[in-house]
Amino acid sequence: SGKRLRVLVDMDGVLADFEGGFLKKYRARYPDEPFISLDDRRGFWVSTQYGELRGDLSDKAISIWQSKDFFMELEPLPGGVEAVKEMAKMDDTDVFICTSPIMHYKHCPYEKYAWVEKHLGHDFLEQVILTRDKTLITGDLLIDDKPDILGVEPKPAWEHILFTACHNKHLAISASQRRLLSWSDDWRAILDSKRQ
Ligand code: BVP
Repeated sequence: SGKRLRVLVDMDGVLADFEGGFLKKYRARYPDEPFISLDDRRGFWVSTQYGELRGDLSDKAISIWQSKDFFMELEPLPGGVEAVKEMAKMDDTDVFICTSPIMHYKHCPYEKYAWVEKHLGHDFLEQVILTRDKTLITGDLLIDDKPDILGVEPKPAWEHILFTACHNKHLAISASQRRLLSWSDDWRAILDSKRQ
C-alpha cells in the first residue's frame, strides 16, 4: 500500500452519450439537413466536421448543445455509471468527474450537476470538477475521449487514458499511450497499474 490513487473521469463521451444525444436532437430539429452518422465521425469537434460538410451547419450543430435540456437528457454510456460507483468504493481510491463546460453557460454547468445527481446521487456532487483546463488538475489517471488534452501546464500530473469513441477509434496512438475501449474493457487493471 502507498498513497491513495486519484482517478479523473471525463463526462461527455465517457459517462454521458454526447455524440448520440447530439445526433438525435440535430436530426429532430433539422430533419431536411445533411448529417454525419456516428460511423463517419472524425475529429473531436462535431462543429468542425459539420462546418466542413456545409458552412452553415457548424452554427446549427452548436445550437443543439447550447439548448436547454441537452446536457441533462444525455443517456449514460453503457457501464460508465456502474464503473464509477465501483471505483469510488474501492480502498485508497478517489474518483472525480472532470469535465469542461461549454462557454455558453446558461444551461450547461447546471445540467452537468443535475446529471451527476440523477445518475450518481447527491453525495457525488462533491466529486465534480468543472474546468476548461484539465492540465491544472492533479491526478494519477485521466480517462477521456479527447485525443489531445492541452492547457497551460506543459507536464500534467496524470496519465491520459484515451477512452474510445466514434470520433477517435480510427486514430493511431503513440506506443506509450493506453486506451480504454469501453467500460467493458479492463479499467480495474489500468487502475492497479498505477497503484504503488
Ligand atoms: O461539453 C463538451 C461539449 C463541447 O466541449 C465540451 C467537451 O468537454 P470535455 O469532454 O473535453 O470535458 N463541445 C463543443 C464543440 C464545439 C464548440 Br464550437 C464540439 O464540437 N464538441 C464538443 O464536445
